[in-house]
Formats: sequence, C-alpha cells, structure tokens
Amino acid sequence: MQLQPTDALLVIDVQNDFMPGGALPIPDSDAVVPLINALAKKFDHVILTQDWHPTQHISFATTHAATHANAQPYETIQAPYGPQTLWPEHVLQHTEGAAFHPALSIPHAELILRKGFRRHIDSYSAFLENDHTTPTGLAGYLRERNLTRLFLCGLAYDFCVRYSALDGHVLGFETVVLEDATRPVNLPGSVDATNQSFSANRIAKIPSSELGV
Ligand code: VGL
Ligand code: ZN
Repeated sequence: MQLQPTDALLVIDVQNDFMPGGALPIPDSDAVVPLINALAKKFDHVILTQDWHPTQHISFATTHAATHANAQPYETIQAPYGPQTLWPEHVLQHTEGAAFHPALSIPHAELILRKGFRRHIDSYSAFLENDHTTPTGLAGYLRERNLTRLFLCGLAYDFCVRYSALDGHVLGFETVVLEDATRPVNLPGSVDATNQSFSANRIAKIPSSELGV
C-alpha cells in the first residue's frame, strides 16, 4: 500500500499504565512499541493520544465505592451518558503511569492529544467523548491540516482503538487499523464485538508489512 502526504498515523495511548505490570495491564502490549516506532518512520504526520485522568475519574471503580456496593474494576455501570466500564485507577495526570512508554520514540510526532481529562466523562475515542457527542477537536485539526486517511495503532484494540476507528470512519476519514500494532484488554466479548463492528463498517485491518514495515 502506497502512503500519501495526506495520511496520518494515529498512535493510541501507548502509556506505562497499559503495559504489563502497570495499573491497567494489557497483555503483551509492550510488544507493539518497536513496531510503532518503525511504522512512524513511514509517515510524514504522526499524532499521539494520551489518556489523561484526574483523581476520582468517573471510569475508576474506586470513585463509585461509596455509592455502588459492588463497583469493581471491569464491571459496567450506568453513567448519565450511558454504560461505562469501570477500571482500576490509571493514567493519573502527571504521573509516571500516564507517561508514554520510555521506548516510544517518535520525535516528529506533531500533536499529542489528551483525552479523558474531565472528571465526569470518559473518552475512549480520540474524536468524541463517551457521550458520543462532545468533540475532542481532533476532527477539526485533521480537516484543517488536510489529513484525510488515518492508520491506527496502539492500545487497547477493543476500547480506545475501537472507538477511535469507528468515530474516525463516521466523521468521514478513511480509516485503517494496523492489526499487528495493537493489543486488546480482552474483556468477555470485547474483541468479537470490535471485529464485528469493524467488518460492519468496512473498516480495513492490515498488517504492518503492507506498509513495508
Ligand atoms: C483505555 C480503558 C480505560 C484504552 C483507556 O486506552 O483503551 N482502556 N482507559
Ligand atoms: Zn482511561
């Protein structure tokens, strides 16, 4: 596949807390780092996202301990904007856990987009917060820069990569997922649901080798 100057690589949430041994570990997630570094070299435009939560964030199970007797990580509650999966406390703003993996090396990354920084609303997607309405500004940035095709990689396949790819597609960007440069959290059914929604929306998945990596 031939890359063009209007292509961008979107690197989702390659942060310490999502690594094995981190606060919200994703199996084998550190394996994607060298691959993403190599992919980035092929792109003129690279954008990083950084999940970035305040204390007592709505997505933390601990935030709900007083009001929901059995609020546990990986269970789902009803938030005012719809279902919200609960997580261990992760990527607290300005902590080491929120920092990018130390081996992530993309000096020419042109934008770091933070998301999930509001206490009362989570944001899996790089485009829209979990109410599926509040924009992060990324679509406007991409349109103004005339970046029309997006290649997604990073973490987690079944959450932030999933919703970023879907929203990117719905917002009119050509969207391709780099299947070997992402890893899932893998909650019950989450990978199947992701695969199905990608097929239903004809969101392509390709291996990095198609980009010569
Ligand atoms: C993510 C769960 C909670 C992700 C972020 O990056 O996929 N998952 N926060
Ligand atoms: Zn998060």
